[in-house]
Amino acid sequence: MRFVDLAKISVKAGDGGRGCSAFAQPPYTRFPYPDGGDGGDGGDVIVRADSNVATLLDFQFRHEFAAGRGGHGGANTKTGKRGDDCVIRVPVGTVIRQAADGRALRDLSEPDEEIVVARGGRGGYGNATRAASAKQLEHTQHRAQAAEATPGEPGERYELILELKLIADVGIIGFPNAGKSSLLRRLSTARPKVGAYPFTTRYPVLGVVEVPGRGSFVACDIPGLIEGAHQGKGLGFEFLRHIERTRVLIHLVDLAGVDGRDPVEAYHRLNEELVAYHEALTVKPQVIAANKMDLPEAWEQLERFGRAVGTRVYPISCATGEGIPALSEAVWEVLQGHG
Ligand SMILES: Nc1nc2c(ncn2[C@@H]2O[C@H](COP(=O)(O)OP(=O)(O)OP(=O)(O)O)[C@@H](O)[C@H]2O)c(=O)[nH]1
Ligand SMILES: [Mg+2]
Repeated sequence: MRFVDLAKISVKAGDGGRGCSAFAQPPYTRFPYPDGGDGGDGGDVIVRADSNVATLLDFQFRHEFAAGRGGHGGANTKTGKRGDDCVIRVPVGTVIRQAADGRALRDLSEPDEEIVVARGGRGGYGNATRAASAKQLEHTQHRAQAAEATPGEPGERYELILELKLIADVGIIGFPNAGKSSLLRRLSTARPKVGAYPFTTRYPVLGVVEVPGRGSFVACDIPGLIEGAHQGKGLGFEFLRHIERTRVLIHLVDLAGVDGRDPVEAYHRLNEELVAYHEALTVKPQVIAANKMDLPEAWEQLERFGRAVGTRVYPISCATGEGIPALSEAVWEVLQGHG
């Protein structure tokens, strides 16, 4: 399944209601007086973080959201009703941007946090209100003009981008074909596609990893990291930002170098890519996994690789399943703050 994490919507706040122009003339009076009421304000469009909503999937099917318009003013200084607000529920962790310039309006990171994304138009003035404020004016003619009712203001209208940063505990990173999707399939019940060509996986995929006797964590296959990803090359740029919210990274390296990439070099290149994107990513703890250990070429590299990396390396094979339990236990330990 494609993981939906971006959506574009249009929002329209309610227009303000028209002010009313009416006159009353009670019996036994000589002149009618203005008694038209004000229009009601239009409703706002509000985006609220809701912990019961998990994805942005609903926004694939519905893009337009509008709040209610304000009621018109009535005779007898009757004020129009305020328009109903429109509340859009999104997952916690959704960032809201203006589509026009990409500017972030808010990161809704707490449940029930909300933001008004489009303000309703103010209701117009009825002629009663206008007449009251026109009393100060000197000329009768001006007074008459100033005492006309006004229309309501239009509600704001915007195009917005909703962006959900994935909330995974662990991100699996590595060059194309390193075996990231194969690893997630081994670790969890998630079924990302596996293929012998680069960029098989085009969207991040989440899976729940059970560590027997301990607990579970959420891992994410983060596809498309290559050199220059931080400048938008490959699929990397789009998904580097997902790494930001993970707590631990599994840095996966194809030790057999099936694509002709030297494993030591691959390891350093990928780390450089992370630094270039965001300095903070370098302090994220990494568990290093050496993949494809079922192939003899991989064994020949293991010692040299271990020396170059300088920390513990977990040799695994996604083909045979060897080393996978030790890897998930190590990740679990790091998540608990040890290891
Ligand atoms: N021999 C062997 N092949 C493996 C192993 N793990 C993965 N492969 C193969 O390596 C190729 C790439 O595997 P994927 O899991 O699709 O790699 P990926 O990192 O998700 O690749 P992209 O989605 O393209 O970035 C596939 O042909 C896999 O069958 C392994 O442990 N041993
Ligand atoms: Mg893949």
